[in-house]
Amino acid sequence: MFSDSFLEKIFDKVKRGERVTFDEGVRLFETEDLIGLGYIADFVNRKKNGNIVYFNINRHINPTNLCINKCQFCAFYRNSLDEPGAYEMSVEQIIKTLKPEVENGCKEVHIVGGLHPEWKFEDYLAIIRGIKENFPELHIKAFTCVEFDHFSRISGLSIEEVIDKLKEAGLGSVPGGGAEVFSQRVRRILCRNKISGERWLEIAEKIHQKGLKSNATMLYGHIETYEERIDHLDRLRKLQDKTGGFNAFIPLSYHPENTELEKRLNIKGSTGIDDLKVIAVSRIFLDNFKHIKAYWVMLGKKLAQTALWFGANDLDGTVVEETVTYMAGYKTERKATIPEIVNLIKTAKRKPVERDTLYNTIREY
Ligand code: V47
Repeated sequence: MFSDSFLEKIFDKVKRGERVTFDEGVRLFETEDLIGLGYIADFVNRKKNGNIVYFNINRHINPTNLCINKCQFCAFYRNSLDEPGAYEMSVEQIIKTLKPEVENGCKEVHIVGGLHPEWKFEDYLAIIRGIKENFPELHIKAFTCVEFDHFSRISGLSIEEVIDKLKEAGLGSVPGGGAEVFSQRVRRILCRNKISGERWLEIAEKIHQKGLKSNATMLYGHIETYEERIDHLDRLRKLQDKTGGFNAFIPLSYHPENTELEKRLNIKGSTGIDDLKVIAVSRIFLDNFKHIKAYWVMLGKKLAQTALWFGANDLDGTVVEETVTYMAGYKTERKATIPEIVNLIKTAKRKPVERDTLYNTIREY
């Protein structure tokens, strides 16, 4: 049935509910039998999620792109307000932006941004408070582990205190960004000023201990090896065994345009085959994650739809005006309408379900 006989062994294993090992994970990336790999991932996904594919109605807000981290893969950040494209949003501007979205059914705001050189923790808290006061029903999914660490440094508070204050202000859950690839080798080249992989995981654990759910991501398609990808997934799998606090895993396909990494190392980004492999291997390896998102903003809508046959069960959301990928050259697709997402799911022969951030069903199509 499989052109790569190794896949027979893996298929038997997953049918018995056994865990794929580190070495087997690496070997899965090496297979040339893409269809066989997708078949196994699809089997694993259908066992967990049946025929359902989720999406949500959300809006991204990136309050500022001023950032002290200067990550080499990022086209979004600016050093100071004098630079072209640099910006910061006031709380009033954020509220004004969200108002028509909420009136049109938006259920979630996804907030991530730069580590602003001057903003205080209070400024970030004011954003959450302002949104909660104006839109009490809106779920606020905000700030990555990287931002939590920054808030702790600039305020002198512990991570636990930072989490408590954000929860009090109205934070509902935490997005999965900033994880990149946990390997120290990769981080030294990509993002030497950013917190370590260990610190990211330590903060995610504390977030879960405080009762908040979070997501996890992996930025791939640059300098990382297959071993480094599996190391990343393995560390996430171990933490999920411990806390059960991750909702979804989201592979993020690297977009090189306008980044230092492209200029320095001439990196071209991933290919369609690799994008599908990452979705499929993540689905097979992360046996304790219920949801794998095919993030259409980075994959493109057509490949994200195809990924629904390679283990993904979530297309993320209507998104609207995501800026991180847009600045890195992906200019064609900045928002998706509900009929468009429903059509992508239906023509993939799956059942579209609008969900809230925590995967409760809002509407079946
Ligand atoms: O942390 C930055 C990545 C992340 C580039 O939790 C890039 O539901 C590709 O985390 N090419 C932010 N990727 C986005 C993110 C996310 C997105 C969707 C859903 C969720 C969720 C989280 O984007 C950053 C970084 O890893 N990134 N620059 C780039 N040039």
